[in-house]
Amino acid sequence: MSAIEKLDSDWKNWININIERGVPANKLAASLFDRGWVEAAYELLNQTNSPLKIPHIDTSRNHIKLSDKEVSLGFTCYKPFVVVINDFLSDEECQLLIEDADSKLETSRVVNPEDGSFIQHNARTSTSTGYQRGQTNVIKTVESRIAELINWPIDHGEGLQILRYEDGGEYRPHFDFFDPIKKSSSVVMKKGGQRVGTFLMYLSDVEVGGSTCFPEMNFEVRPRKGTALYFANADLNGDIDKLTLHAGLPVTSGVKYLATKWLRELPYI
Ligand code: PD2
Ligand code: ZN
Repeated sequence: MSAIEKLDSDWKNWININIERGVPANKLAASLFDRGWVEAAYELLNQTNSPLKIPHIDTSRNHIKLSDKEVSLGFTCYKPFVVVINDFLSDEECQLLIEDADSKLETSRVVNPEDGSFIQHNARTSTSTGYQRGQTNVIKTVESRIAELINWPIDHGEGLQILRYEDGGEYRPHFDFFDPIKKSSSVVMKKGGQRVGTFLMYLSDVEVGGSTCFPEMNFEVRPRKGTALYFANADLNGDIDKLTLHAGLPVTSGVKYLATKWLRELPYI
């Protein structure tokens, strides 16, 4: 049964009446969300005729059966929408991703707010490499699994990035969305539009440090091999969500490998 079907008949009638009156789906979704009907809110928002859609993970069950794997949810926050997914990657998949990336790693760069070019900056002290979508067999498998879990088309995803942090390596607090008031945003949004979601996968266990921290929310997610972290950079109104400010805390012992997939609102081609 869908989340909307599970609502009592008064709520279902309320949705139908307001849709007939032409109230936008995101407005109705926001009201459902405020009353605690999170899944019904996202279901309404992501229905086929709604112009605004946000990648979403169904949080109504603790375990989710995907076509090739069963995963479990380890943590959920609804505002901003943040989910930790246990056992998303196998040890072998982590190893294959690391082995391929290791010989290609270069100093990481960030977007220059002035012109949208990529520059080196001490806010991001890692090495990294980027891939095309579907570049290797393991990447194809992982991309299909992400698409199924978050119900988002593969072609709306940027290519996978693999990052390696060691000895104090960190990614200082930042947003993954493109801030509409920055000059660079119009340049980088020409292809694919806004970055509406972020999907991170920890490929290694780290002895000390390396958590992904959300300072506005006072929580951090600790790196664990095979675990994934998803957060939506936009809220139910499609507005950028500043509660998603996040950082990769310094690694103080061990090595952290991470795979990042950013999800765009439109095809990224
Ligand atoms: O390494 C991380 O935990 C991290 C933290 C914040 C990665 C990113 N952002 C990112 O790749 O956007
Ligand atoms: Zn980030």
